[in-house]
Amino acid sequence: WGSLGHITTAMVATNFVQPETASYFKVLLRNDTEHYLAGVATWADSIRYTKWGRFTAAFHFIDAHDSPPTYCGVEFDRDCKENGCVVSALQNYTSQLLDGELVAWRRMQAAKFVIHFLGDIHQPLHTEDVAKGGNGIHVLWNGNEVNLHHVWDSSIAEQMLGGIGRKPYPAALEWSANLTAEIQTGGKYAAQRESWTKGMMLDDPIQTSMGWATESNSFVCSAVLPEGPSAIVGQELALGEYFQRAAEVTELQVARGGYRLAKWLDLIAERIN
Ligand code: DCM
Ligand code: DCM
Ligand code: DCM
Ligand code: ZN
Ligand code: ZN
Repeated sequence: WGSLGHITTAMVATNFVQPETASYFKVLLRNDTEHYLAGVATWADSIRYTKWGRFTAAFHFIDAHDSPPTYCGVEFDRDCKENGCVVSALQNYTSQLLDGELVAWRRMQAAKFVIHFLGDIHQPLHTEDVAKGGNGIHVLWNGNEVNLHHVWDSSIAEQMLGGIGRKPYPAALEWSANLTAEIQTGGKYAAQRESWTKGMMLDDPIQTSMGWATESNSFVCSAVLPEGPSAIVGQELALGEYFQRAAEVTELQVARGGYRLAKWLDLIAERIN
């Protein structure tokens, strides 16, 4: 996701973590404000193009070698590259977070990666190989030429929140409050929220995050490329049915990512305390 998606994911998580989890991560992240998670949610993007951070570039996605729209599916052995992917990164940095022998700054850094990558795995095009996760597919967004990956990272969410030019923080506050209400009792996601965290296993981050990746990747066939990669080239996506469906998927995936991040951080804090 772009900044808006990551910050919103973190803010939703903040609203669902246990009090003990909040205390633990406020200390670890050295931030005693309510934005202790949101404040670090985009850090992994800020370092990926730096010299020292280059090794983390592949950690933001997993390239499913499937064939949308007829076949979607992710396989760890086939799709996670030698230099890593979002699934192996979640496993690695989760285990670093749980490692009491590591110095605090390493665990702090691991926390920042987990917070970011757990968000990214919920972006359907971060679980797809085709045209480098859609970066090579040119489409139109309100008449402007953009790539499909950017549309799903940022344009859809920004248009849902009232258009570009809005600062990410206030927009994320508004969106996260909205999603939080929809997840809570009485909201439209209340009935399904338990299923979102079913089968989450802190002792098996690979299997757990492969479940998230598989679910995310299924939207590549249903909503991202419903008629395949070539049919979408040059199409206007900001209007009509495509946008409606994309907005629904984006909303659901950010809600799930935030709720799951809360639960994942709870499991980590419970294990440590
Ligand atoms: N950083 C890091 N590991 C290092 C050096 C720096 O995690 N060995 C972090 C610190 C900052 C970010 O990278 O969050 C950018 O570093 P700097 O501000 O030192 O350029
Ligand atoms: N950091 C690092 N190497 C250091 C000191 C800090 O990698 N020698 C990391 C830990 C945090 C980030 O940099 O991820 C920001 O740390 P600080 O708040 O200490 O600048
Ligand atoms: N990306 C992806 N899958 C790929 C390559 C890149 O999901 N196979 C993502 C990472 C960034 C965006 O696309 O969010 C742009 O990546 P880059 O700047 O590395 O081209
Ligand atoms: Zn992206
Ligand atoms: Zn990312």
